[in-house]
Amino acid sequence: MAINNTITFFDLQHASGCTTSPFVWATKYALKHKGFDLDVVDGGFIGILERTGGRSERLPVIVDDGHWVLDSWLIAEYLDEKYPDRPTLIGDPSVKHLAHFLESWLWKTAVSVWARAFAVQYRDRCFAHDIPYIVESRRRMWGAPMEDLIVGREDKLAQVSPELELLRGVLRETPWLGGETPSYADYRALAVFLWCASVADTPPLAEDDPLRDWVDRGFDLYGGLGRIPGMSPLFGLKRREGDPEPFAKGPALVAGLVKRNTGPASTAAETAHITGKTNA
Ligand SMILES: N[C@@H](CCC(=O)N[C@@H](CS)C(=O)NCC(=O)O)C(=O)O
Repeated sequence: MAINNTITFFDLQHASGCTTSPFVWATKYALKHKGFDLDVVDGGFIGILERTGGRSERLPVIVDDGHWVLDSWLIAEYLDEKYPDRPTLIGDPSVKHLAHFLESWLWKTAVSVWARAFAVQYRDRCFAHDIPYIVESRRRMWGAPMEDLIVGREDKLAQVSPELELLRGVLRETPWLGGETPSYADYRALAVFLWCASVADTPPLAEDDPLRDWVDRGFDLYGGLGRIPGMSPLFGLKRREGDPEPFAKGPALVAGLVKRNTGPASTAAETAHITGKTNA
C-alpha cells in the first residue's frame, strides 16, 4: 500500500524539467487519476539504469512501497489491480485493446511525422549531457541526421492535421474517450499531444482546431498537469497556399458512423442525398 499516499515516479525530462515521452506522460496522468501524490525522481536519458538500481533502461518506472513496475501499460494494470477501490483506468479489457489500436494509429499518423519535424528541438531541449546520446540513438531510430529530417517539414506538418479527423469525429460525440470522465484511453491519446507540446517549436495544429477543446481540458486536469514550464503551443498552425484544409468543416464523411438511427426522420437528409429525391 502506497506510504503516505505517495508513489515514486521516475520521470524522463528535458533540461527545463518538462516531461517528455508519451509513455511517461500517460503514466503521470494514470497516477493522478488514481489519486496519488508523486515522489518524482528527476532526470534525462543518460543514467536511467543507474537511477533505477540496474532494473530498467527505459522509463516510466514506478516504485510503490518497495514494489517496482517498469512499463507504462504494466503500471496502469498494476494500479487497477492493486487499488480497485480508486477510479478505474482500464476496467473492461476491451479498453486496453482499443486504446492500443488508437495509440498505434496516432503514432503512425502523427508521432512519426512530428518526431522528425521537431527532431532538432527535441535534441536542443535535452540536458547537455544527453545530447550526444540522443543525436546518435535517434539517427539510428529515425534513419537520418536531425538536420536532414526537418527539411521540408512545413509540407509534412500540413498533411498530419487532416488525418486526425477520425479522432475529431469521436470527440464530437463524447467529452472524453472514457465517456463522461477520462479513462486510460484518453491519457494514452493525450500523451501524444503532451509529448508533442514538449518538443514543438512551431504549432502543428490550427488555432481553431476542434480537437483543442479535448486537448485543453486534458492539459488542465489535475491542477494543470500538462501546463508545466517547457511546453510549447500546439495550436496556431497557419495554412499556406496549397495546404489541405486542416480539419473538416462540413458533415462527417460517413454519416452512418456517427449518427444513431432512431427511425426515418433521423436518416431523412441522408436518404434524400443518396437517392436524389427530396420529399417536397
Ligand atoms: N514499453 C515501454 C516503452 C518505454 C520507452 O520506450 N521509454 C522511452 C521514452 S520515449 C525511454 O525510456 N527511452 C530511453 C532511451 O531512449 O534511452 C513502456 O510502455 O513503458
